[in-house]
Amino acid sequence: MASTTPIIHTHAYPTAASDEVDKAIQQGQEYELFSYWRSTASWRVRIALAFKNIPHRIHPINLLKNEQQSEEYKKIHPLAEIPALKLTDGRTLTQSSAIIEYLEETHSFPSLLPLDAYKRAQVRAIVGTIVSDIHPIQNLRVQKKYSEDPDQRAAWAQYWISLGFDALEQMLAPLAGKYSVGDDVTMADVCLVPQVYNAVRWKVDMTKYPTIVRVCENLSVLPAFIAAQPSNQPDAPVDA
Ligand SMILES: N[C@@H](CCC(=O)N[C@@H](CS)C(=O)NCC(=O)O)C(=O)O
Repeated sequence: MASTTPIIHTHAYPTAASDEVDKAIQQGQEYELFSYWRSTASWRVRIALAFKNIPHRIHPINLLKNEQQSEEYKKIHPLAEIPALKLTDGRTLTQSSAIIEYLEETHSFPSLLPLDAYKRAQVRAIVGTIVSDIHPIQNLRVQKKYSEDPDQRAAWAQYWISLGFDALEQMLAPLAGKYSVGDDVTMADVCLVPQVYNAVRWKVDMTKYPTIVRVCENLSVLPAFIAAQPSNQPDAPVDA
């Protein structure tokens, strides 16, 4: 049975930690995350923030009301998407993978990257497969452009997610331990869990992916993953 105790890495990947950022956080300031409860890209950042115990508040952006398209928000994110992270000094960051890498460099304990360079590259390959290859093709704006028919949209999402998951299952099989790459939580896991939620939402047949399913089950009991899940977000509907 999966343990409820999170794996905390005992090492820090060598980085140029930003004292300024950490000082402001230590003095009680917090980051502001522009997020939507069901957004998988926002969810990745929520997991990283929770895993690293970084104080932050959620600024909900309702995608169904097109709030990402407001002129005010587009000053923060010119591509009109979430997430975006406002730092304590008012500067903002966009792109979930860039944000997570920033958090890793500025808050290196607990680490989301393995010490071994080959494994780090594997983690980033999994991240890239999800963030760059699988997710963008089934994003809301792509779906809207593709078709107005819900059945066509579902078939489209299932096709692209399955194509990506066939590859991910093959990638994970030799790498996975308790989690995607070995027995420590990494950025690969941070991206995997939201993408699996998305796959289930689009009714992808998950029986073809035993490693992905097993790893996700192990991750789903960890406190950071529970805190970040859609139903625990302040903007989630009560029946989520
Ligand atoms: N590459 C971006 C993707 C961000 C993204 O696609 N966000 C979605 C929500 S998961 C979004 O804001 N979609 C708005 C839209 O489609 O209009 C990242 O990783 O941050």
